[in-house]
Amino acid sequence: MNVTKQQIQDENKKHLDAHHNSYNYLADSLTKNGHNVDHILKQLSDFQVAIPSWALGAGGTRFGRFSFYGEPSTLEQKIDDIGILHSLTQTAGAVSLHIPWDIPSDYKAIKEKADQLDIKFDAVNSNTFQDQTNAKESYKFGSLSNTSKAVRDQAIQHNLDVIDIGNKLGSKALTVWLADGSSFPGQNNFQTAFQNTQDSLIEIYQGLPQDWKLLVEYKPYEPNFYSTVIQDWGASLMLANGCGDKAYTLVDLGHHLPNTNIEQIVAILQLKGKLGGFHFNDSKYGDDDLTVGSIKPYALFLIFNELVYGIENNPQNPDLAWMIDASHNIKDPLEDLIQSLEAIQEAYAKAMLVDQVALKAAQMDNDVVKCQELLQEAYRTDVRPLLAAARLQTGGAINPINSYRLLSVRDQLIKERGKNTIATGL
Ligand SMILES: [Mn+2]
Repeated sequence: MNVTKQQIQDENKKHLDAHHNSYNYLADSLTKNGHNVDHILKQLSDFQVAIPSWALGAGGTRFGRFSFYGEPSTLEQKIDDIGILHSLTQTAGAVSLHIPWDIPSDYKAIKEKADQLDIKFDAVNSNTFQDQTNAKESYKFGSLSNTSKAVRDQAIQHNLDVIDIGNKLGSKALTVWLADGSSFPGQNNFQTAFQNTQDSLIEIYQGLPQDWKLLVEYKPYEPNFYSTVIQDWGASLMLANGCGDKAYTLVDLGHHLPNTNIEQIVAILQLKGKLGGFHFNDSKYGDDDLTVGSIKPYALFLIFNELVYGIENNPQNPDLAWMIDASHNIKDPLEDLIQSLEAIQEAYAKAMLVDQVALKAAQMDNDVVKCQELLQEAYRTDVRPLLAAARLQTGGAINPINSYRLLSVRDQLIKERGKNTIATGL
């Protein structure tokens, strides 16, 4: 199924008056305070976040998985779901494929479908954290870091195959996340594991097309519980630097120990021109994969404050690959993703309201109170009418969740696909 512009417009009509009232009030006061509202709307419209192909079905935990019914069971259906998200939110104009879960069977057809829905192919993700059917070697004790050259070679070849698949679809980046590490002291030689990983990544890097990027993701623990080879941004940055100019660090919000100052990591990576990609989610305890902005919205705003500063001041960074990396255990995945997209846009809009000139002056004066006031002045602004206005300009919904529910999208999907479908990889 798809959601048509006409359906969205009909829904919007009911809310237009209320929207215009709140929008005009906000736009007026922002303009009086020196903000360029049209520029903010344009930035919001341009900001597109990739939806990973594994996020459209109900996820689960190691204890259980509860289906949401009507889940997409093919890549075509997954792209259809992203099309629905994009029609409503105008923010989900890209897909990030996970290989081997989502290898296209017909490249031409899948590209045409994505084109029709205005969806681009963003970074492709390799998978060496689980064994594939009929694979010769096992990743039980690591992939790119493995002590066995045969295992490392198989993992390298897999990454090269993923680049090949992405290249046929128009992707321009490979994201590598490794589960490699150890669960017990003494299991691994740290230096050997790190050096093997570097050497393997260099081989993958040499297989990158000219206009591609290699994004190196890090994570402190899990599935290994004693050590992870690429445990933090420092390890990722060293590996990226060891590969070359086209290799960058990728920050996943959930891949930090509790209370890590992620905004500072983002700032320093941008200063060094080494921030390449970003995975959004939220968490309370670990890599919880919760809806973006559901637990720590202020932290998300502070991160966006650095991102906005970096985008303006650090042209040495590439255009960032933005992706939602979340799992949906108890919510309808599409509703969860709509909430995440809204939270991302909200944090971005608020960050654009920070008066950078005044902030710099207050920092020069060491006026700590003023610095906090300036950040919180922006954070406390209700920017939702700006988001709605940006969506309206391109035919999106004033209130995407409401429209999704009123159009009975999930019921329609269940009618089309039935109750027993399971998304690949889940
Ligand atoms: Mn991630």
